[in-house]
Amino acid sequence: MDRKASLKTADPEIYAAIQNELKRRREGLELIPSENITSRAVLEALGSILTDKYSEGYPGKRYYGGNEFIDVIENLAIERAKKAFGVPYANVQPHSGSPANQAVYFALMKPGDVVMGLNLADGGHLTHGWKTNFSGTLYKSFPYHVKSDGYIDIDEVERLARENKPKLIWCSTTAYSRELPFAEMSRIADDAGAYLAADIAHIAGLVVGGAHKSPVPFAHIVTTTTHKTLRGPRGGMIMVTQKGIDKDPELPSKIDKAVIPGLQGGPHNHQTAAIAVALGEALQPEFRDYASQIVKNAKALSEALMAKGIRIVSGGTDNHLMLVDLTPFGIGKGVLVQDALDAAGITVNKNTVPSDPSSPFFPSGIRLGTPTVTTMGMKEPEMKLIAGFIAEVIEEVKGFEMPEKERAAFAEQFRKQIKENKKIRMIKQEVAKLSSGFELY
Ligand code: DSN
Repeated sequence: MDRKASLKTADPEIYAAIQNELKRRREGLELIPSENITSRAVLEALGSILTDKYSEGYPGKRYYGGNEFIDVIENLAIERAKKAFGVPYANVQPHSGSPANQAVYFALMKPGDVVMGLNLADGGHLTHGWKTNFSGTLYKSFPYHVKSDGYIDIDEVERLARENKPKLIWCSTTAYSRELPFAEMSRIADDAGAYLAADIAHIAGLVVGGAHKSPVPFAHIVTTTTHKTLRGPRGGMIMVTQKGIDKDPELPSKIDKAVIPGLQGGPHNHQTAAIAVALGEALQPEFRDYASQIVKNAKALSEALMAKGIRIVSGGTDNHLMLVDLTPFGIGKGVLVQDALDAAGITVNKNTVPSDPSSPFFPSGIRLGTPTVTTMGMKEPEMKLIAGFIAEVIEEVKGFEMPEKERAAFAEQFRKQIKENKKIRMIKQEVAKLSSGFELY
């Protein structure tokens, strides 16, 4: 084995797959709201020699030698996180968002304690108390929902908190297009004596860039991923606010202990370095323009879709994403529209809509977001073009009805058929033309 060989020479199969993925992205449009495009500097840090080092523990308190420079890197990441979000404490070691949330439970809860979070099908996350996740099996979960207008049902949150005395309430979402009601949730959590945790994985970049209200004055704990609107590498962080420290001065050390030795071993130092770089970028003044353009683009996209008769849950968006409700075109069509858009070079994800009459695997909606296309430099005029492509694709899918049985086989057959559709092929060419006019990396 030649340790100095390039990837292309050393492993042509992996190299080719990466090149094909790059080509796929170059020729298409990525509208998955939880994805983004990292900078060259972030990628360089992520692909660095730091991946080789073990450093269990925290800066100045490691179980391994040789961590002088790792300490510099982790301290920089911590200081930048504190500055970016305006918090007194940050832990940058969680490997991603779910482990970060897991650490919050481990720090605060005993098995059987009560948790409340937004129901998964209403836009919550698995780790916010879903019945098949650890958070809904180890703990007693009382999920809240959105109302028929698509907004979080604050009255229900208040009633459930009064009745069930939760120890932890999440004000957190993964498929919710409206501003999060941090102030209302904070009042309810305080009345119940509960911790309020805000998992801002989706909106972290908007919060840092001033395009979404910050949870920091309201929540005790803030968790996030680092790879969505924040535009860093995959990773997670846990922050404690001044309000959190006032409620429980031991909170930072409880979180530190929950991450290691509670749940994880060595931190991923290459990831920590890349997070530090991304936070440095997010602290630049241009990042504010980026965050506000993400929201402007999402509003323009949702308005253009609605103008074409496509229903958007809650009638629009305040952030980077929107949920398209496809139920007027039939039940369970999310997967068909996702596959048809894929065939046209537009990447989205199928998603449940509130009170979805179908199942999570064959849901009746799709989720769209603008962080990636905004990083590419697209603005409102391009959002109108994209809305046009999406509307044309939906039109092509209208004639297909999702059957009640044998759905997987039907979807498989549909996928083959739609790739040959003349209109879809034409749209794919238009999409590639649009995408090629903007820079990806
Ligand atoms: N998988 C992420 C998303 O797409 O929103 C949440 O963890």
